[in-house]
Amino acid sequence: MSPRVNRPLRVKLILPALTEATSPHWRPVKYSLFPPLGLATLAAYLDPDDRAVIVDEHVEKLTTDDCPDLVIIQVYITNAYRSYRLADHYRARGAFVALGGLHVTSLPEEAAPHADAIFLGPGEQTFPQFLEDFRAGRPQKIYRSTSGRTLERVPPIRRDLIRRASYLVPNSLVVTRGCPQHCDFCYKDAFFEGGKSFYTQRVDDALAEIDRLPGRHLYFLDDHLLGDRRFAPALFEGMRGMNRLFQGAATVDSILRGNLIEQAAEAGLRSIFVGFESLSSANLAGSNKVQNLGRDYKAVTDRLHGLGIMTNGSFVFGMDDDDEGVFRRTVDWAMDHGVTTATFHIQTPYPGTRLYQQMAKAGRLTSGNWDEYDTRTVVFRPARLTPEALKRGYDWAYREFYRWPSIARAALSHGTLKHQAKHFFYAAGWKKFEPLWDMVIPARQLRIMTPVLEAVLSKVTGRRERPAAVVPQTVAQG
Ligand code: B12
Ligand code: SF4
Repeated sequence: MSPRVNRPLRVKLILPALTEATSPHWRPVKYSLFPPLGLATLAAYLDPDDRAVIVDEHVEKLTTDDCPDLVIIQVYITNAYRSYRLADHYRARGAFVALGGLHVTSLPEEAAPHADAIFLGPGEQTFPQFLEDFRAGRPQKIYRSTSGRTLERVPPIRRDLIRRASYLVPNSLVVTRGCPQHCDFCYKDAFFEGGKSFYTQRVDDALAEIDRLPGRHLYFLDDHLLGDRRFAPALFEGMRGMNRLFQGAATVDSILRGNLIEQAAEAGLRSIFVGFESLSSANLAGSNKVQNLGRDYKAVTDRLHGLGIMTNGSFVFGMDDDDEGVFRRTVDWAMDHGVTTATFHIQTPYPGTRLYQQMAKAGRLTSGNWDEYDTRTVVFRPARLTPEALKRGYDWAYREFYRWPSIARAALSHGTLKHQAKHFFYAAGWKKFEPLWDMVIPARQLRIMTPVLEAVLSKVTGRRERPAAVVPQTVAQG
């Protein structure tokens, strides 16, 4: 039993840097895109007179010579080791340390020795309960989110704690949690175990959150923005006339179904992250990606491009049906079908997923170093490729897709000049600008640079719209 706390709390919420931040693959722009929404969501449950600060180590320096009452750390797989070091440090200084997030939920027994309390699953129900317990002097060791999950009546997230100027897309938001599908390689089923794994905000709450965001551009970070057949049309209906431009993610089948995608386009959807994952039916069936099975991928890109929506295709390499030819086939397909930006991943069996269990059971895991679980490193034994060929092919695919002639080839796949120009400038403009961004971000000049990007991109939208940033999803969700 700890003492009862009757005064305002000093709370530090930390998103520790990913180990990647010290590697040659470090791309400052990728990590300066989105603010830590999860932590800002948790901060909303604090009392108004508590003193809270959010520190995102990707965009600011973390000092550790303080001793807050409560330290809240969000743990992803590739920042896990750093999170644990910070947690140990703050505990040694006498702070109460709470760890939560995806990786803690997957491996609670690994995280527990570094924490005073751990949290499994989403925090909307457990964190307010913990705060009550903490103030009463009886915090529990473990909080597990199970029944009663809802986004109704959740307080507005604490955007006042986010340093907007440090991010290219401060207007990112999530209006749903989870996804209705069950792919074997996805974090989703493990994270939401024990309760609902797909649920939405109320439409009026989502519209109110949108209304609170300045400017025009929005980025929905939801796993599947088109996933709920009642919520999504109502959201898009409500957004019509709000004069917004937005980006989001959805599945192949939801883009083909009914006229939801037209409604999204009407509401301002300009680019979308689509999980194609593989061109092989055996791979799709083998990973329980049933919503993609038998779907006409060409119809997806045609439909999107017909609506002026740019496609960011997500593709996974290294599934059991993949051989040496998979890289060329995939890149050719993407170019021939006008995929604007592509996100390639090396298949990665995240702990907690069915894929991980299958790999572990078959003795195919070759690394237990979580820093390597970054979707760029081979951490398992592929079935029809050597690990070296998989890595080589993955690197080649990125290089090949973003070569100037490739960008031109993909752009030319569109029927009209307007579309061709739009595609070319979007993909090429971004590639050209990335080194520049990487220079100005450390100089904290993002705010100055944003209008430059906005101006460059707005020119190619072919619409008489005020400039608005349209951020390449290849860096966003990949
Ligand atoms: C935005 C994003 C990014 C941004 C992160 C920026 C940022 N500031 O957060 C960037 C672009 C940098 C990024 C990079 C990568 N990402 Co990412 N990303 C996302 C995305 C789309 C949204 C995250 C988000 O804001 N969610 C919304 C908030 C509200 O939810 P939340 O963050 O989970 O927080 C809640 C809970 O987790 C919990 N919680 C979290 N921490 C704590 C702590 C305590 C104490 C408590 C009580 C509760 C708690 O409470 C919050 C409220 O419920 C997710 C997908 C998703 N839908 O979550 C993928 C996702 C997190 N990314 C993923 C991956 C694989 C990557 C990359 C490895 C990919 C790559 N090849 O580059 C890299 C490396 C990142 C890494 N951490 O390892 C995977 C993670 C898999 C895993 N098991 O860790 C996800 C789930 C995508 C997927 N479907 O596979 N990503
Ligand atoms: S559709 Fe995407 S978010 Fe949904 S379970 Fe599959 S991989 Fe995960």
